[in-house]
Amino acid sequence: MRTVPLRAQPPSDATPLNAAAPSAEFAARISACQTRIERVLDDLLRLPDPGTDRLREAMRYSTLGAGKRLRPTLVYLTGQACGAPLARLDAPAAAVELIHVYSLVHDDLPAMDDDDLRRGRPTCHRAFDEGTAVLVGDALQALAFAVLAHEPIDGVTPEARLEMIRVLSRAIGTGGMAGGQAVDLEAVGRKLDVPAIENMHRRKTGALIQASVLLGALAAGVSGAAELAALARFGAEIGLAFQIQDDILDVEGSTEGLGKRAGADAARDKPTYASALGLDAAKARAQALKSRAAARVSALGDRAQILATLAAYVVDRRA
Ligand code: GRG
Repeated sequence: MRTVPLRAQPPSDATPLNAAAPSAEFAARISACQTRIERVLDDLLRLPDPGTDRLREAMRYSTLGAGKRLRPTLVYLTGQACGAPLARLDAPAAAVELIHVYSLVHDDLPAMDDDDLRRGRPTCHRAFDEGTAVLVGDALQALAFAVLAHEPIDGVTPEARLEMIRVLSRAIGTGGMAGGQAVDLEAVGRKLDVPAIENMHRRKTGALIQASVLLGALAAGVSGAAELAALARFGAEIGLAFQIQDDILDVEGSTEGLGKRAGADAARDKPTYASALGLDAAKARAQALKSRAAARVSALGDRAQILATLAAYVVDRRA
């Protein structure tokens, strides 16, 4: 099997396509993914290990019952579009959400963003304590890889399983999420130019979104280098667009609607796309990325339409 290029791709001159607007049928599919991943995560978080009652409770508190479930939805819908049955996508969908929750719990800690509110309720370290929140993140990360390595997944070859582990580990390490978070921490109070902000966004948030797309495809048995490269570029575009939209919502959204403190970036003097370029330019960039994401996969036949709709879902969200 060919390995997947994980580096964010540089912008190209590809002609933008129009991404489709989500329909009621698409909304129902999203909702079904959200319901399904809730059940899968609930099952996985019934940990049998002795002496971990408080840790398990905090892991369940942080993971279950809230969140848009965007990353598992990307796994499910990309995987389905590539021909996988939903059951085959449960393990990779759970793995990306477990990693995402770990990153949120650690990001909220006093040593990082020091937030009190997440998903409309007190952050993990507020509801429990800081030590427990550190362990929640650690244990969720370990569980994500355990799920990919050990869960029975009918129809996935050992090579594809290994590739999923490789893709996910690269997406969240120094070249991806953790590295992007390090840049983010160092950027507080400083001015970054737009390329530097984009680099931070692509790594901090974009890389896991890109990995979600790739895990869906890999679980479906996609192994052609050209197809995987197109999907990797698609994932990179929507990953960056997601974070730019997040910057926009931080300015335009409400704390109630977002379930986290609105205006937090400005309050912390963080460089964001919106602060560097202004809201209008940030919105135009998100829309351009949506179109470019659709163009990246326009050669993938039937799959192109659902992927374009997914791009619209990521960019046009209001929470
Ligand atoms: C701690 C290694 C480490 C990394 C943290 C992702 C991240 C890196 C921090 C999260 C901080 C943050 C709020 C970033 C903005 C983009 C983002 C990830 C928002 C939260 O994701 P959503 O909107 O959240 O998908 P829900 O709650 O819906 O899952």
